[in-house]
Amino acid sequence: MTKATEEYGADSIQVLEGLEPVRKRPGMYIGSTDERGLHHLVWEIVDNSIDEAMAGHCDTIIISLGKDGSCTVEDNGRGIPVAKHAKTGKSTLETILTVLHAGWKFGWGWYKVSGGLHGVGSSVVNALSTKMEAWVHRDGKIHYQSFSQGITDGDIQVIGKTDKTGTIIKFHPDASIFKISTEFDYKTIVNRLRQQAYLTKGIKLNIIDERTEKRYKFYFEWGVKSYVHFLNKNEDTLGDIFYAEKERNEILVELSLQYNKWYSNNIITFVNNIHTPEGGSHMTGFRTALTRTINKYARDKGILKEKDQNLTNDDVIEGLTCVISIKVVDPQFEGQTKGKLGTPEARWAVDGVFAEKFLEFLEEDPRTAKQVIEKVFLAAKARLAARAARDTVIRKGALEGMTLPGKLADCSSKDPVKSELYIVEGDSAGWSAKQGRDRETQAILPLRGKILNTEQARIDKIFANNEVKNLIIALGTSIWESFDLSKLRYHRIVIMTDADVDGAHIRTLLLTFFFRYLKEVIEAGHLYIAQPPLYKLTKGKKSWYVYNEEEKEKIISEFDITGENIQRYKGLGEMNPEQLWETTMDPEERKMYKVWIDDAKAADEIFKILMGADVPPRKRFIQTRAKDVENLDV
Ligand code: 1YM
Repeated sequence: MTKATEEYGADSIQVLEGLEPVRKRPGMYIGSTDERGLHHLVWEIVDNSIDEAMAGHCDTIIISLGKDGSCTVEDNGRGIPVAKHAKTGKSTLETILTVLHAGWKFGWGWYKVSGGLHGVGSSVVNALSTKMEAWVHRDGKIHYQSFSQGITDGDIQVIGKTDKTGTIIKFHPDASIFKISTEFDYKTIVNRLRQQAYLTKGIKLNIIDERTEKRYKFYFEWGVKSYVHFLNKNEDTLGDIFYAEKERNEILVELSLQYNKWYSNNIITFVNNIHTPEGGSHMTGFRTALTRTINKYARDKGILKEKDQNLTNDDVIEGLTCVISIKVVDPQFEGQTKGKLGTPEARWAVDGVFAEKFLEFLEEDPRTAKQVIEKVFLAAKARLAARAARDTVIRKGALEGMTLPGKLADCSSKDPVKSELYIVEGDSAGWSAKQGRDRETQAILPLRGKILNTEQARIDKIFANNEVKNLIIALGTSIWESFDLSKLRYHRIVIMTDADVDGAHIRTLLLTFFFRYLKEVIEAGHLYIAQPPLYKLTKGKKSWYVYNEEEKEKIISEFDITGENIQRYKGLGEMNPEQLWETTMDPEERKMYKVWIDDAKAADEIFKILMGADVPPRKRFIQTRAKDVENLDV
């Protein structure tokens, strides 16, 4: 990595705008003024220290959360320059802290992409703080300056001598801006800094929470290799961790990977320490190089015969944990949330570096290579078997030309936007739901018993199962190639199961099924989970439905309710139609969770653990989670 620019004189800073716009429209600069925006202030300041570390001038950063609500960031870099700026007559420090966008347009560290989402620098933090103080150790002196709401309290002054160099910035977020909360969250900070520590090899990050006396230190000698090790720490891994770091065409590529026995993959990509959740050119370069390299290796070794088809990209990423981190000058971000790298050169840099080093790795570590090859061949075999079973299902026309299932009590509205489908556990709850519903907009599909365990059954069996078939026909979308989201008959699909272990099981089965076969429905935000009450409490003429234990205890103690006035709903079937409507189905009153991919993904993973063929992960899961189970009905 070469640094594009030479030493910075104070004169290279140009004066742009003042800070009033930041206080007027903070959301424009930090995204929001909720907790996320609040923590953005910390990232802004820490990012500057991390930039200094990436430039090779700093190895220790200390972040302290003060009892007075302040945050202090200290680094042992060169210290922000303090010399007077020829044009403004102000010090560089003051310019950096009081002028919007000062600095980053001037080649100030070519790796700098104005870290994070909005990347606006220290002046924004200053503008949004009631007070900010800066101490700069530089040229043997300690320089100090303080600010209130972004305005200087006085000129920069020398307050002592020092033999160190570095910058200390302390700020108090302004409660008139951050109305929800100005309290920093220790865990949020620890998690973000852990990631930064992995991405900045060799840096020491210390977090001190003076409010609670908690402390955390991060130091990862092996950078992203340590990250992969961390991500795979609970997995059955296959072979050693691959690691490479190399520059190509002025792009620094750092990459590490390791396979484990699972089916899902976890590939995390970064550009200049910024997470790129939507991937982009660096991801593309990696994927194509991985597929090509493994195919080449398998063919060279005669494992893949001439007549055999190539392994696909899906085959080679099954069970893969991988972290890709690149550093590039002036990256181009694309996509809705700017989370995708555009820069085309990144593709060839990652492809080139990875392909070369990974082939070497496979050649030099035959034990790991053997395990990797076995894994990807297994994935290919499963893919071919699934394809064959799927063709059988389609050929038999199992899902076509069917009329709506008899068990479905459809709604009268034909407008999907207004229509809801309640998937209900059991016939008795199904009856109550049918009686209690709003017939205009709410359809009810009762499920008898459990839907098939999609984890262990073969695909043709899954689709021969009546409950599954009914569900797909009711939804109207079909699946696989013929899937069509625009044919979805209900824009709200609500899973309504009992608040007990069996209910949770059925919910998990359904979530897993949606995740595996109808992912687009979840992604489009159509899947919900109903929240039936756990108890009904009565006192005289008054009654309360309560949805969790905490609420129950509160009301019991507040209204002095005795045992006989506490009704526990073990199942939906115990509620009469009116009660079910009032508590769980009435759009005005009900509580529901919207399901996101994270939930469904977690359900899928848990399902694999609990229902899959492997025993050890299940045992481990039960041992570690047993204490979390609250309501174990047996
Ligand atoms: C606690 C926050 O901001 N550290 C920091 C910032 C700078 C430097 C060193 C620095 C950079 C350069 C030269 C350079 C900044 N300098 C500037 C600017 N910690 C924190 N540490 N000398 C010192 O990039 O060439 C902006 S930030 F623009 F003045 F050079």
